[in-house]
Amino acid sequence: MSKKKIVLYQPQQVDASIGPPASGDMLPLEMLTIGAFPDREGYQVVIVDGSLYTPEEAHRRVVEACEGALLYATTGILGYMVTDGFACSTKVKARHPRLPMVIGGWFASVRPELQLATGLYDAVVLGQGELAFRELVEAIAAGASLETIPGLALWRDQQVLRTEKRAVVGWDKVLNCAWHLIDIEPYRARQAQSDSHKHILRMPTPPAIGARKPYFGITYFSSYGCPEPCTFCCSPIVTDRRWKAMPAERMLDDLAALQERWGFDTVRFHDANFGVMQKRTKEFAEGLLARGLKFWWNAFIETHSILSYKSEVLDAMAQSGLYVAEIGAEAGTNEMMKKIGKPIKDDDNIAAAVEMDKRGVCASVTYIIGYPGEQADSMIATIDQCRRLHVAAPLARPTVWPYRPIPGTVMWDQAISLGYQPPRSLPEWGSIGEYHLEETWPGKIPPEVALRRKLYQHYVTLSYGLARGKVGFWEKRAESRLRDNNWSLGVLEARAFEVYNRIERKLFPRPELSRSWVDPGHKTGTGGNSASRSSKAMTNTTAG
Ligand code: B12
Repeated sequence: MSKKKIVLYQPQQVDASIGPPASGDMLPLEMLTIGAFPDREGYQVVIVDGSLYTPEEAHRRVVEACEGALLYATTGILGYMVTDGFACSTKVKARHPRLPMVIGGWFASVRPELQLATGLYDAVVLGQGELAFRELVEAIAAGASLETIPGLALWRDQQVLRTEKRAVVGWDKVLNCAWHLIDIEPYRARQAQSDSHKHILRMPTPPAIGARKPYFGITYFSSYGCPEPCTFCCSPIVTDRRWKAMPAERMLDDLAALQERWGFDTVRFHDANFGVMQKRTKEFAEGLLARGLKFWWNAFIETHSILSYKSEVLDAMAQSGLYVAEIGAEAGTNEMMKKIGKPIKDDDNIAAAVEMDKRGVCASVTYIIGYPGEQADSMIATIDQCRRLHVAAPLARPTVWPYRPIPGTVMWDQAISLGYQPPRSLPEWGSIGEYHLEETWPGKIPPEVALRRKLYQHYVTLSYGLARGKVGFWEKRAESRLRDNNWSLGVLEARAFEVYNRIERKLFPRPELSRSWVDPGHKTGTGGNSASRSSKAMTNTTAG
């Protein structure tokens, strides 16, 4: 007799009612990995990826699929996924009140009580999920108790009961993603749209393909966890600073098979920290070259990894198709970096970006300002390092975002003790918006710092040619301001440019331009406050 059905829902990444859809390269990796064991063991695994549909249609499909199912499971990270996951689960519960329901993923792992108190879920899976889910499926199929399964949070007597802690396991214990569970065509079709460069969370087109041309990419993940102790990140608490990675050969085999089947142009690694082990990165890059595998790839890699790698490994990475290195630069002073815990000092971030730049790789570098207790001079120093990085590495795209408190982090407790008022309900959590756009914790960035950040964005957007789609007088002047660290006429110039740009657009109409790097379009959820609106208004002066 065939085994029963398991319905997995990947909530929507972005609130599609506010603009373009999510980039079509983002596959439902969480569901593809936790679905692999049950799929192999004969269960019928149905994945619904919310990002492919309107919310109503996605939820309708899930509710329908749950007819006669054994189990429903979903996931979510802080942001709109939390809102949409909650909405879908609520509908499933209403229609199938006796169906076992579970949730896992980052947000549920750090706030299990919020999920369990809704009464929707029988269990929250904490942290790494493949083995826990496998055991959970077997227990539910057998009608057995969940209390003996390690790594769960259960709701007992109106409070959270945590089962025994589950150790993080290596890839020898985990299967490859069950790729056949999804139909790749809708992902391909969305990316083939001529305006796909405007889709939310889209990575830039590899330069060799041509600016803003549609390309077909997939996401992939090849490691779990991260060894860094960063105090703003919840990974140290969720993954115990363990880092387990898929061996390079296995990754190469899997990607080679996938490329033969799907024929993609890019692979976007959704590893928290791809480059922890130089040996693995070397084997991967050299393996791509030796096998003649051709695709462009991008990954999160740390400044100190880049600086400790041998130069021939960096060369091989670039030659094998690395085109964007995503670097968490975090802060521009040694003092702040010490509080964060990353082994980065002085101008290491700049040196790492230059290493990428000279190999033709774009360093996408993110800085944060407004950490709990951070003073204005430290924030200005960060913006200044960002500026200097831009000047030293012209291919790089460094940006500065306001700090956002994330639960399950060391800095979360500091933020709370400094008066941060967190959202209370699940829908509120999901709607607190985007750090790219909004200050989640308003009032922590002094006006003079906010102004400097806006001027930086203004000049840099111009200097990339993003505002008018060309490089002329305004663009060259902006670049020279950045090079000379000269802000004295900034506000005046921004206003003058706004007027000039308006007139120019009237006289010579041009299509709206994509601003994918310094982009207020990267909004994934609803929400907003006056701070965000003013920040948006400023960015729009350069938006064209
Ligand atoms: C890639 C990535 C992104 C990508 C894609 C995310 C996605 N999954 O769709 C993008 C760029 C879109 C992104 C955006 C954001 N991200 Co992000 N992101 C990551 C990153 C680097 C890797 C996550 C990932 O996809 N891994 C691959 C998947 C397969 O692994 P996984 O999610 O870990 O899944 C495993 C377990 O969690 C578990 N599991 C997961 N789901 C389920 C479900 C069930 C039922 C079960 C049993 C198990 C299970 O099993 C899986 C296998 O072991 C992590 C950093 C990190 N340390 O991992 C941050 C991270 C997840 N992001 C984070 C944040 C805060 C954000 C943003 C909110 C940032 C912001 N704007 O403020 C946005 C939110 C956007 C949104 N969709 O709402 C936080 C999450 C915090 C939280 N408490 O939820 C993390 C942990 C980083 C951090 N700073 O702490 N992110």
